[in-house]
Amino acid sequence: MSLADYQVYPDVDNLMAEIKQYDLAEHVVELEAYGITVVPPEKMQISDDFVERLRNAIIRACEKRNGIEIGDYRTSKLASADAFKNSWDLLEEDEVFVEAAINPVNLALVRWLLGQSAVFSGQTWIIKGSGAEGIALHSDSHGIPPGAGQIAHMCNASWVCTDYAGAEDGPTVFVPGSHHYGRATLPHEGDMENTPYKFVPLIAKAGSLAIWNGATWHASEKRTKPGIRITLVQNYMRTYMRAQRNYETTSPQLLEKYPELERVIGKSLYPYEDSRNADYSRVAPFMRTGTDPFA
Ligand SMILES: O=C(O)CCC(=O)C(=O)O
Ligand SMILES: [Fe+2]
Repeated sequence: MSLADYQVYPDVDNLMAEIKQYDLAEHVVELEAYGITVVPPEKMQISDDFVERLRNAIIRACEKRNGIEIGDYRTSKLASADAFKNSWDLLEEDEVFVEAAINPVNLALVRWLLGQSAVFSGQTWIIKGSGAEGIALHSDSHGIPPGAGQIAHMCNASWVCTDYAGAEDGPTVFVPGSHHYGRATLPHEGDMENTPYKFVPLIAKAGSLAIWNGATWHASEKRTKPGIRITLVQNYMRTYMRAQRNYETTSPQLLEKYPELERVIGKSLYPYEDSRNADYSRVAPFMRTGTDPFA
């Protein structure tokens, strides 16, 4: 008899059943120890055509929203800058995005990290063209200050939509165990040329799910191979600590008269009505709160 069979801790017992059913025990251990795991397509409970449908839906959405032509992903000469626009909020573009968001293996691991009350926060694509530079080491747990690292507050569950076979694909890379630091990277830690932290590449077949504790430091490498890398990024979060009301709609006269009121109402990044029109000047201060409890 296993502990789950006693059914005295339903929030965990249900997860244990799914971990067993989908053979995820090793992935849960990797999430705890390293802060990142990669589940191969054959464990993802997906049909054979799933990743092709997902990849095509991303390409179609990007072409439609940005008025561009991408063509065959294996040979496309698309520049990343042309594809990085209007990439959020995909759920209603194609039902394959819903399938991706509620995939049972995905949700078992999301709920392992964030509890049964985890909520879907957003989906975006990454389309990375040949020659595109990498990005610096960072955490995705924006707004979570040091001191709160015992649990995951958000996670990134990314569907790999083209094979990542090596550095030439321009993959994501991770600092194993960095979720235990419980803080965001400082500016001098992020540069991949001289960071003292050791990192590992995400090597995975198309159709894999790479899922990480949002606090796990990661970056990406320059892509040197022809064609484009395609990824569907999915963010999930715990539900707590949102302001009860959006006071940003307070009358401008009042805010002008009382600057302290304007400051304390704050300019939170989340939630935004339409992330395609998000105020990106809010990103840097929000990320900085991850580096110091007084920031
Ligand atoms: O793989 C990449 O290009 C970067 C991914 C990343 O930082 C993210 O999805 O949060
Ligand atoms: Fe990230």
